[in-house]
Amino acid sequence: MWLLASCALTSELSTDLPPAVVILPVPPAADALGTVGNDVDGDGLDADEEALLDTDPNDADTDDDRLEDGDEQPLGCNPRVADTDGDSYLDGDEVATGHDAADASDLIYTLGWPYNPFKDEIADPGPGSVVGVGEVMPAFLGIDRAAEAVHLYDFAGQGLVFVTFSVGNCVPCDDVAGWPSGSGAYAGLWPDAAAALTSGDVAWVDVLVLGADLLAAGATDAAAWDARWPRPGVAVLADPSNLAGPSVGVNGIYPAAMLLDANMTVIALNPLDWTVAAAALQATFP
Ligand SMILES: [Ca+2]
Ligand SMILES: [Ca+2]
Ligand SMILES: [Ca+2]
Ligand SMILES: [Ca+2]
Repeated sequence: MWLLASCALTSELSTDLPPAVVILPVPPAADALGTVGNDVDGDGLDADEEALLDTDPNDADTDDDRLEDGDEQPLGCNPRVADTDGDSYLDGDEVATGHDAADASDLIYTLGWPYNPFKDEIADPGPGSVVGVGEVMPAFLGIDRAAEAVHLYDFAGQGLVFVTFSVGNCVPCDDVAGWPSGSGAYAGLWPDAAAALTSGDVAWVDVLVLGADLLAAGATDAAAWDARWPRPGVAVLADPSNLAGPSVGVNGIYPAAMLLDANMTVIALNPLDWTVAAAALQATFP
């Protein structure tokens, strides 16, 4: 930066000369830590600041939490800790979704469902698409028992996802819900698949198509279903607009299920027999 300065010389030199115009260099303003310049990675911190914070001067995001080093401290975050508040959500993901990355009581999802920052990269075929094996399950927003809208694709990107479709007053649906914990008609079947679901090795999303009153399901129905079948880690999502059920081609016939890979592509599904998906899951855990 340069400052244009106008200095009127005094009459001691000459009263006949015009005022001299002098260009003065202005140094960059010192930042909060009193140092200047040398921000190689462009994260807003210079080399001295990076040394003080023990961050990598050649890596704008030292802790790989999708929040640049220079943005961490102003938001109360530690640039060397990816999940500063320890609430399971990375600092950058919290900031990107408008949440407080320094407050463990402020979560992307109140109930702690996973978050997938890359979900927009999944080629969503759009609502209402009926899918088959090898095709991508359409995205949908389900309502959990906290009445929050939960994006199906937030369960993508990690591992297998087992999606079941149930109705609140259906005995075979009860059997599916109780299967991994050893109750109902399917107890003891597909033991490795059941263990994978109960251990959390496979994400389980239980879509509630209708409530026990056979009316459109909502948060209250999700809460009732969850209370009836308490399965830690299982996301019970009401589907009040019946967007997800038709995708598996079983509109009106439940329970149903599909097994998805980490990219939301269908590995197995069951238009008429949910056990197809359960057996496929078992086959992945020999
Ligand atoms: Ca830097
Ligand atoms: Ca970071
Ligand atoms: Ca966090
Ligand atoms: Ca937080």
